[in-house]
Amino acid sequence: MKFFHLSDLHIGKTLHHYSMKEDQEAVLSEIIGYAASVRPDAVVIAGDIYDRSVPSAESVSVFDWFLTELSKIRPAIPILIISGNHDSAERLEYVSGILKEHQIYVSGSVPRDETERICKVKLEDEYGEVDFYLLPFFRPSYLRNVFKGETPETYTEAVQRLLEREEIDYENRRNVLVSHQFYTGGKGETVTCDSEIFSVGGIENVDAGAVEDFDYVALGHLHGPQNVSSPHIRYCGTLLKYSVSESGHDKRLTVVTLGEKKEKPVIDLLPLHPLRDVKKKTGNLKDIIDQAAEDEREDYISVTLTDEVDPYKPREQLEKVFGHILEVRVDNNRTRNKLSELEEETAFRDPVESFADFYQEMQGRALEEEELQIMLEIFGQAGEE
Ligand SMILES: [Mn+2]
Repeated sequence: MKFFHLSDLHIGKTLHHYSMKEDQEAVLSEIIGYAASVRPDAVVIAGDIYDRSVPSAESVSVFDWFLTELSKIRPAIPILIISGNHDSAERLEYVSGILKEHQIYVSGSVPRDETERICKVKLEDEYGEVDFYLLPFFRPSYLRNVFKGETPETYTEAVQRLLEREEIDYENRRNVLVSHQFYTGGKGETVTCDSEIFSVGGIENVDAGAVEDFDYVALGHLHGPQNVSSPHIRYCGTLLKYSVSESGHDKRLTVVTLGEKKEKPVIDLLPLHPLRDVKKKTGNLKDIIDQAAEDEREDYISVTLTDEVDPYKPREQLEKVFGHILEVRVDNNRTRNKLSELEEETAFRDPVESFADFYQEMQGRALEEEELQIMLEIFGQAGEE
């Protein structure tokens, strides 16, 4: 049994106000190409199909096109989808009953009451059946009516108890879990990056021990590809770099091959060719411009300038060479001194004074008397309110 493990497509994503529609279409068409040549037995998408719970019409069309193209491949490849924390369960599940007839299995919600079970899809290969359990993103509070009166308190307990109800035969059958949560465990640390969104303050992690008996666990949520405690519990990561913090990531397509029961799954990583890369560049403005290669002019670029004398309108100059500047930062003695000053001054200061400093910093001159009066008036009004 060979299947593609994808997650976190985040269709509709923008990167520092640039729409990534073209980039997403390009990488998804590369996936369609791989599906046509590799002929996997299934395509698994482990949550965060869309970037928002209310996706734009354009985003819905992109995903519609992707599913339609995949479905054209003969013999048909089953597609297994769960919702992630970015998706709306109800919207994703729309017409899922009809889609099922076409071997597209969408699971938007975890069991809502005592009678419901985790969506299970049975697929077959030369060694027999494989059970795929589709566990969409959830919070323990969603399970209120499943475990009458005793809602699990932690995410780990919630996953354990949800799985117990399924009475899974780990000994004899081959089982795959598809899940979109924050799994941790083992010696290796779980690596997060800037394009993931976590709710603040909660302990959301699930101990990977809760799912180790599966033959493979196809995870979504974290955007960096990585195994959690063991190679058979894996985050495939995003297909594209979705933040500057991912510029060093090597994004690939995860292809999983399950052999006979008790054999370890084999993971292959197929290369991807994004339309535009995400890159960090650090140096003097002149060097960065002079050394710009022809093939990186369309890439998404984050620039850190180290010139000691602030160059004139650096962004405008960079934009003549690069089509997609994400940000221009300055790292020189001036900004470093400023930072260490800021670290020393922890006490609150008069807001007008702070603003005057900020203005001086940004404009290279002090506030004029008239400007100062305007700001005093604004801060005065804000203070009253
Ligand atoms: Mn995500």
